[in-house]
Amino acid sequence: RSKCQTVWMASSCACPKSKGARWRQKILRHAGFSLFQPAPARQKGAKLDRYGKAGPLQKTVVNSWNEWDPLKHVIVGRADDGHIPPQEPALDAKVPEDSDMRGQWGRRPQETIDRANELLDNFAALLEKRGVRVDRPTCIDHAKPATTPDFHTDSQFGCMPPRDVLLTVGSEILEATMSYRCRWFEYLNYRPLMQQYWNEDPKFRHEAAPKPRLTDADYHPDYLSDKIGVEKRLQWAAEKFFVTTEEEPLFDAADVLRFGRDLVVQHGFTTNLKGIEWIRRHFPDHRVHAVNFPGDPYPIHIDATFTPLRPGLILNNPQRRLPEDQRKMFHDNDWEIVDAAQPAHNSPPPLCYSSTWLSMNVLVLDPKTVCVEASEVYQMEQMDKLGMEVVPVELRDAYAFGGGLHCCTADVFREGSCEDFFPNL
Ligand code: DAV
Repeated sequence: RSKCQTVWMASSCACPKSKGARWRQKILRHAGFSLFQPAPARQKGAKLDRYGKAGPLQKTVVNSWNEWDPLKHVIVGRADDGHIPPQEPALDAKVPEDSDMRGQWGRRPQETIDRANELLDNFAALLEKRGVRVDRPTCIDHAKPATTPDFHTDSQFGCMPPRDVLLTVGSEILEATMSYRCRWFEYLNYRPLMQQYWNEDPKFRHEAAPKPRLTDADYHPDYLSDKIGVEKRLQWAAEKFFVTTEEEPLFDAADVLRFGRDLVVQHGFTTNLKGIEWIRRHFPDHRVHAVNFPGDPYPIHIDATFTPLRPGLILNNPQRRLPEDQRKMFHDNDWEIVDAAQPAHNSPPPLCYSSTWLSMNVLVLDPKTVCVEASEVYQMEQMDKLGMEVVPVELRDAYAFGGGLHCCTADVFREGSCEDFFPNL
C-alpha cells in the first residue's frame, strides 16, 4: 500500500481541488489519520458509498447482549435533513408549554445540520481511531410526508438517533414499532445497512416488529391540552397514565436496556404495556422487566434516566428515581444504583426535545471506558471517581437532532455472550 493510496482513501469524498494538500491534511488530521499511520486496509471489492466512505473494514458479525461489553462495531447517526416534525398527538405531549419549538415545524436550519454533522463525524472518527468499526445510515428524504391508510403527517424526523429505532439483542437487530407518526418510516434510513449485514453475516436475524396503525385511538386526547401543567403530568406519570393508550403494542428501542438475559424496559410515553408484552413474547429466552420512573413528567426513552456502566453498577437520574418496589431485583443481585451527577447546563440547547439529563446519556466502550459529552464536567468527574476512564466527546450542538451519545449510536458488535447478571430472581 503506497502513501498515495492512503491519502486517496481518506480524502475520497468530493473535495474542492483548489484547496489541495492543505485540505487533505486537515481531513487526515480530522479523521485521526496520519501519513505515517496508514488507514485500515479496505477490503477488496468494497465500494464507496454515496458519502465517499469505504465499505466493510472487517467481517460483519452482529452480536451484542448488553450495554457495556467491549464495543467493536457501531452505527453512528447523521443530522442530514433533520426536521422538526409537525404537531401530532404523541409529540405534542413531550414539548413543554414554554418550549421554543411550540408551533413551528420544518427542516432545521442548514448551519445547525452542518454543525451537528461535524460533531457526529468527529465522534465516528474518534471511535474508529479506538478500533471500533463505524457505519452510517443512508438518509431518506425526511421532507416527504408520512402517509398510510390510517394517518397523514406532513414531514418526518431524521436519522440522528439510531438507538431509538434499532434494538440489538444477540445476533438480532429488531426494528421497533415506534410510537410517533413522523417516525413510522424511520427504519428506512437503516435498511441499506441491514441489507448489508444480512448479506455478510449468515447468522444475522433482521426482524421488524408489527407496524402500528397509529390512529387517534393510540393517544389520550386530554394529553393535548396546553393547560395540563407539570404538576398534573407528574401525577399522571406516577399513576402510569401516559399519552399512549393500550390500543396496540408500541415501543421505541431506546426504552430498552440490555443486561444479558434480562431486558429492562421503561413503560412511558413511547412504550406501552402491550409493547413490553410484545417484547416478552418475541424474546422467550429473556426475562423482561417493566420499570417506570415517576419523577419524569415526559417519560420518553430510558437512556437519560437509568444508565448501566458495568456489571453491578447503574446510574439513576436523581429526579427520576426507580421506585422502591422495583429495586428488589437489583438489590438481590448486588447491583448498586447510584444517583447520577447533576447536568452542567440549566437548559437544553435551542430546538431540542430532550432534557438537560442527556448528561447521563453516555456510550460505554467497555466496562472501564466511557464516552461522556465534553461539557458535562460533573458527569465526567463522577465517572472518574467511579473508576472509569473518561473519553470526552463534544456533541451538545447535535442534541437537538435526537439526543446524546447513547441515542446517536446503535450497537452492532460487542464482545461477549449472553450472561445471567441476575441469578437471584
Ligand atoms: O430526558 O429528555 C431523552 C432521551 C433521548 N433518547 C430526556 C430523555
